[in-house]
Amino acid sequence: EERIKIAKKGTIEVITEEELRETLQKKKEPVAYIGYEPSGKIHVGHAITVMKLLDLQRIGFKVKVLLADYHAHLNGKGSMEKIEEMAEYNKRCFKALGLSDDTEFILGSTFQTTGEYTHKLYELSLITTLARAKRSMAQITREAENPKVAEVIYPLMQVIDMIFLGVDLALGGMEQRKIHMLARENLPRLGYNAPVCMHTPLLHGTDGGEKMSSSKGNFIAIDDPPEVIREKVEKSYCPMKEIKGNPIIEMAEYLILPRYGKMLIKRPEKFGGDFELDREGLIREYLSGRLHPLDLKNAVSEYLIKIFEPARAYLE
Ligand code: IYR
Repeated sequence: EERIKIAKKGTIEVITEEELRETLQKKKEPVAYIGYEPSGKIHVGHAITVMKLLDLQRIGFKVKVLLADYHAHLNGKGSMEKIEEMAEYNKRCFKALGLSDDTEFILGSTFQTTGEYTHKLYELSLITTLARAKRSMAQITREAENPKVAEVIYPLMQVIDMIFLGVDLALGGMEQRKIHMLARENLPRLGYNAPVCMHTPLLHGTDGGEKMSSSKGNFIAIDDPPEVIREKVEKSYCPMKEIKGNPIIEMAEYLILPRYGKMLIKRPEKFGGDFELDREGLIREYLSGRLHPLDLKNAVSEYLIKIFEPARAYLE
């Protein structure tokens, strides 16, 4: 039960908790996996899922990280060559965030063109409606204007990945949930077990945009120097008394508080003095206006600098 609690902490949903319990009981070394499209920068949004991987390692999962080069290519992120370069850099970043030495990093293209993989992909394409495949990509695809067939191949490949990597648990941000649900429904129809699916909250961009993303320049990178972190946080969207879509509140809630439990907010005596807040306290004080955006931002900057300090040192 302690392990279930650690696994669930800070997630939005585990589908299903019962299956997770069973996996932990039955398997000696269950496998958890996540895939990332290689990206120019690894940022706080990625870090939220990597922290979850660390939790999963702690409770006994073997972790596989898929560097999804073909997926990035199919999603219009550039040539395979350029993407592979980014994948190498991303691997170093993920290691820098503290994943253990037995973490396995796998480049998608090393298995995604084999005959067996392709055969399974075709079988899946035969039982998946076009509408469903398209819908599953709503929050993932880059191209909205002139969608390509690549957009519907992408989710099917993600489902087949689960077979090839032999996973018991698939982790992802909430934007992956529709692909994961497709996997849970269709893998059994192909004769395979569907993995437990675990979803973390999505982080808005520092500009308040829908999603933090390296292609939109609205991110805080794990290797940004302290001055840059302070500057980006200071300029971030953080409306007073508003927590919905507020990236600064989200960083506190999804990254800092799950790790420390409480946050110390330093304030001059004349503005009320220091505050110590847990999650409920943070939300309550911010909504009431007693916690000012500026004091919150200062605290969040310093916590981010502290959390990413080892990664920055490792990457240098
Ligand atoms: N769709 C992910 C990348 C990805 C994830 C998994 I899990 C895969 O098996 C393949 C690709 C993204 O949006 O980054």
